Amino acid sequence: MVYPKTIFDALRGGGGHFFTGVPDSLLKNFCAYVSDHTNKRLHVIAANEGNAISLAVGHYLATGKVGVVYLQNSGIGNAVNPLLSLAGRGVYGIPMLLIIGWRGEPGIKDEPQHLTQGPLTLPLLTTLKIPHAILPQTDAKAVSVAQKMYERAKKENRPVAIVVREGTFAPYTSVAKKISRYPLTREAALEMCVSAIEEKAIVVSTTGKLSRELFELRKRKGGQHEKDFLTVGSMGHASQIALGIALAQPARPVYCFDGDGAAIMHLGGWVVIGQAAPKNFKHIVFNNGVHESVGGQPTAGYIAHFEDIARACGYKNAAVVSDPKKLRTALTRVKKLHGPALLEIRIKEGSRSDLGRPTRTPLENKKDFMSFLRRITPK
Ligand SMILES: Cc1ncc(C[n+]2csc(CCOP(=O)(O)OP(=O)(O)O)c2C)c(N)n1
Repeated sequence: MVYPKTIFDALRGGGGHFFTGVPDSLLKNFCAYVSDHTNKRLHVIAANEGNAISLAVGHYLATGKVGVVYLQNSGIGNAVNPLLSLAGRGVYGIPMLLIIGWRGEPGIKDEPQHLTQGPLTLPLLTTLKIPHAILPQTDAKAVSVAQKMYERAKKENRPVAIVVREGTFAPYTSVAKKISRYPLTREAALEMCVSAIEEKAIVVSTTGKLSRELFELRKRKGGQHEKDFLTVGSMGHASQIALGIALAQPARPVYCFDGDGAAIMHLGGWVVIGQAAPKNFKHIVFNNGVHESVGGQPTAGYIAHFEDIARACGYKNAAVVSDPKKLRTALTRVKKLHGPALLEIRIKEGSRSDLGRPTRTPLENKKDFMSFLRRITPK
């Protein structure tokens, strides 16, 4: 195993003082170490991976120093445009080191959403002309590879990458204190929402633990999985999936159950929701202020005022609640109100350690969901 400190020190020794990225569960120990040992101006948790690339570009332009960008391999898609049309050697030639968590590595058991991206990760980097190496799993070798790649980025003025296998980083527990400001857990809030929404309503739920909790909740309630589209991959896109459904089935109440990190990742879509203005579109953001699903790294969720943002984007109604009693009233109101309507629920972070994963495959989920949409047509 590789100690996060070893890689952090090695990169710092080479001049890597600026860290940015979107967190990943395989990198969570490294991310926690970076957070604990870097000040706010030198570590930015970005809205999405493309933004992280651009932040590293900005840092380089201002300082001449090579930034370090961490991401899950599923974020490569978000990063491709600024990697190719901004940082690439044929354009501005900006050096940076990418540290990529390798979900879905061939031969390693993983969730369905990683099984296509996993085997494509190294070929994709090759196609993108990004020199890359797999981080060895012992300290000394890992340092040597990290330093070599970092130096290569500097020398050749281009992005280079190290790819990190599952279990590479040794555990690290953050020393940062977390204060839970709000009484509700996500699971408790979710249960209240599912109990409150209409029989004929469908839910498009966001990537990560929220969808896993929703699946278990429906199971406990007798297995009405067909009403939920679990967006297991494609972080940040749930609201536009829901918009597509809401426009196509105007008589159906359509709920998007979003996360703060996911909402922030593609916040631009909110303006389009406001512009399209489907009355049946209801957006519930479960705001725990963190990327809970991949290790609890902070988001800007508690800084953002999603209620105000929604109004400014053209939503017809918006509210924020954190108190369980007020949530009940707010949910009754949301049902009656014309959409697009947003309800932000401020919750505390955390989830059950025994939380399961959906036992229906994505293809089964799609089939069940589509058949429900066709079978039960709201008047
Ligand atoms: C493009 C992309 N980047 C990163 C990830 C890894 N990832 C999965 S869930 C998640 C956190 C989502 O945070 P939030 O929406 O706040 O929900 P929470 O986990 O707190 O419930 C991340 C970063 C991903 N799946 N896709």
